[in-house]
Amino acid sequence: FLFTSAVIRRPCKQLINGLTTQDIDKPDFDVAILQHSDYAKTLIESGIKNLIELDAREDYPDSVFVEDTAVALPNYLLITQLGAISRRGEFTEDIREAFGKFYSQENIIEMTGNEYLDGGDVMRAGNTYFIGLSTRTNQEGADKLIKILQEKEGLNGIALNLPEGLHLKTIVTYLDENLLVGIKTIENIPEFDKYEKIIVEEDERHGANILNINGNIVVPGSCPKLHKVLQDRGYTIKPVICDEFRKIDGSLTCMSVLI
Ligand code: CIR
Repeated sequence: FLFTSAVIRRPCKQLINGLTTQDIDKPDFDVAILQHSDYAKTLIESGIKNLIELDAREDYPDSVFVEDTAVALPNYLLITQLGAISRRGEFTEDIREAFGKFYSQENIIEMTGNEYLDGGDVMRAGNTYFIGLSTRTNQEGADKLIKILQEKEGLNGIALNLPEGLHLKTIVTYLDENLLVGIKTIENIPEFDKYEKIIVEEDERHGANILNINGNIVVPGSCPKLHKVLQDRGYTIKPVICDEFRKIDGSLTCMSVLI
């Protein structure tokens, strides 16, 4: 599948107070801005022709992580209810308007009631979407997405229990064809038995979150061992340093919704 468009949001100053499970220092806002603009540039270099950059929202510290707010399916957009209470409401009017360029009103579906899901828990692998059941995504949320996939898109959805990590895509991402990149634990996830796996080294754990944009593999800048493995396999890699976002559990995929 070819991506032509992306929605991103500028980091806000409140970013430094984003949710985190890490016991390290807070992000440096000025450095984060530079890393975010490098990220945006890399999306364009990878073939994203239509990049919509929304203004920063100081009222939501984690609002740079737009991926969690909506799942962009081929024909339908699913607006999520975010698992973290402080993040509910991140899908504001401006982002709705941005998606309105790609989806007609009747093809935009919203989660309701007890359905909770973060887009970071949704990994597409060809015609199958894997959904991590995590501290953010519950069975009701996964079921809602699976129903849309099956009934409206003619695709499959499989929910699985997340063994560790914040989101499914914190620990594994889909590279290509039959190939996943992930941390060692994914070897024990039976749903992934049929996939070949590139396992990242413990000191390059964040390398488990990569982004294949039209054949360009966007990888975290600080993973030299993974870079070599991918290059040896013939992939074109585009390293982006995103260390400031990692301090609040952010990774590469979470900063955009690709369409
Ligand atoms: C959070 O805890 O929600 C944010 N600080 C990080 C969200 C990262 N999102 C993602 O990996 N999809």
